[in-house]
Amino acid sequence: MTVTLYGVARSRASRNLWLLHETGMPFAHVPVIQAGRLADPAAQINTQSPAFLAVNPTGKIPALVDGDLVLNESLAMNLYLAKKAGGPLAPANLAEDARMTALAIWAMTEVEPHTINILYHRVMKPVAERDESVAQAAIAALAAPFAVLDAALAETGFLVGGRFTVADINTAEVVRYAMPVPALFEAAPRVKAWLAACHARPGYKAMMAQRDAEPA
Ligand SMILES: N[C@@H](CCC(=O)N[C@@H](CS)C(=O)NCC(=O)O)C(=O)O
Repeated sequence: MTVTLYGVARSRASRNLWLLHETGMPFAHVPVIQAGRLADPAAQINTQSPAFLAVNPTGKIPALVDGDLVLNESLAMNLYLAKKAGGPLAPANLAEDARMTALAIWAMTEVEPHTINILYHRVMKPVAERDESVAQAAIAALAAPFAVLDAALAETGFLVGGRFTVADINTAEVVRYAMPVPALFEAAPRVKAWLAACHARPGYKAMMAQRDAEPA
């Protein structure tokens, strides 16, 4: 059965597009856009469209439908899709599965709130709405998790099982939002090298090509 992914590439759906491109799994894509990006809400299916709210009542992208399964939360969706696809991206055993789950929860709770603040307050918000003190607090808060990640990469250069897995995709996508602050990566050289290796993956390049083809 073909899975359906909801969400434009210029959103956290990028994570799922990357993973889907890595697996080669066939999928349908519904480019649901953030409602706030549309001048005319009727122009394109968006996060407040009744048809999308019927899929994900939280009104957030991404979402995934696979037969009777309807799932949201980008990192949980990737863990599911990796296991559905099987192969090296997926956990090879229960212990790897547990570590990949823990990493996803860590990335979402300990890292993303800060990396997203860097993205918002250095890049995405209109200049007049940016608050440099929020960006500075985020940079300070990321020093510890970046050091933890750097140490975790010391042995094999990957996060779980000594190979590229869904755990690398999930974590790399959360860390990507900190790229406007090169100093964080200079202080964590293994994180810098790992992110560059992740971004050299064919699935990442395919996702980015799709993202670049979307209107900004
Ligand atoms: N924790 C959620 C966050 C989802 C989220 O906040 N998505 C944003 C876009 S990246 C969204 O849909 N916001 C609602 C909107 O802009 O209308 C996940 O990772 O899937």
